Order: sequence, then C-alpha cells, then structure tokens
Amino acid sequence: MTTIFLSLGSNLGDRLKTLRSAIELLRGSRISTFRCSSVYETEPVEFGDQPDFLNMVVAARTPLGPEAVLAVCQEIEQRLGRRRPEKARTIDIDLLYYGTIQLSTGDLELPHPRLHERRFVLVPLQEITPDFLDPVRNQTVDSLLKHCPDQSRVTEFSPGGREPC
Ligand code: PH2
Ligand code: MG
Ligand code: MG
Repeated sequence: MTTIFLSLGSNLGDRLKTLRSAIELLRGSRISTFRCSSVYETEPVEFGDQPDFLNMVVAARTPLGPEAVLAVCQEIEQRLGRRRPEKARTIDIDLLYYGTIQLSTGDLELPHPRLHERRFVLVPLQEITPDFLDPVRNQTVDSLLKHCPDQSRVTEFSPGGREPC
C-alpha cells in the first residue's frame, strides 16, 4: 500500500456535488481516501476568463501503481462528464505525490511538476499534511507554501465542514 495525494478541481456544473462523486468513485476503485482537506473557492490560474474553481486535496492509500492510479483518475473524469480539451471542466483529478517516488514518462510526472507554484494546490495540501517532505524540492509543504510566489485568491468554501472521507 502506498500513500498518495490527489488534487481535485471543478469549475463547471454542480462543483461540490462533482467533488463528492469523484471521492466516492475513487473509493470504489481501490483508492481509499482517508483524509480530505476543506473545499476552497479559487481564482483560475493561467486560464484567463474562466469561472472560479472549487479545489481540494485528498490523501489516500492504494495497492495500485502510479500508471494505474492515473488511468483510474482519467476514467473517473470521463465518467463525470469531462470533455477534453476544454479548459472549463466538471472535474480534473491530478496525482500530486505517489509516496516519495520520482518518475517522468510521457503522460505522468511525479511529483507533479507545478504543484509548488500553485496556491490552489498548496493551501489544501498544507491543511492535511504540512510536514510532508517534497522529495524533489527537499522542502516541507509548509515551506513550499511560504515561498510560493502565486498570489491568486484561495478562500475556504465550506467552513466548519470537511468532506466525508
Ligand atoms: N487547474 C488548472 C489550471 N488552473 N486554477 C484553479 N484555480 N484551479 C485549478 O484546479 C486549475 C487552475 C490546470 O489543471
Ligand atoms: Mg490540473
Ligand atoms: Mg489534470
């Protein structure tokens, strides 16, 4: 079993409901979530004129390898109505960390190459695992967030209530 961290984002349709469905589907696919961040409303980064996202991060344990996790995530994206290559998406599920493994293939890079530049990832990640040591940048998540140059808006969307995990 390996501990993994996933970033979930939605900026189309019933965003909260879609995040919840994605977690249910992950749990039904041998990706057992055990900790969820709060949900955050976030300003789109690098996407120009787009609706705000809801973003969150979940921790999970899985017997699947990294490529199989990626395949499950893509299958769930399809199932929840994601249509590529549109920028607005019902759901985007990104693998941030697969344990401390580093790898780079055609379709998967671990750790996620841009996570340290994105407040919409780091704020929820810091909430659930501030002391996790990023194996490439050799810094804790706390430190990555402190030094993150991104200034985009990230505000808590569901104060008082973590998502059920
Ligand atoms: N995802 C992106 C690019 N920009 N901005 C926000 N706020 N949230 C996202 O999930 C997001 C983004 C690429 O997948
Ligand atoms: Mg993404
Ligand atoms: Mg993605």
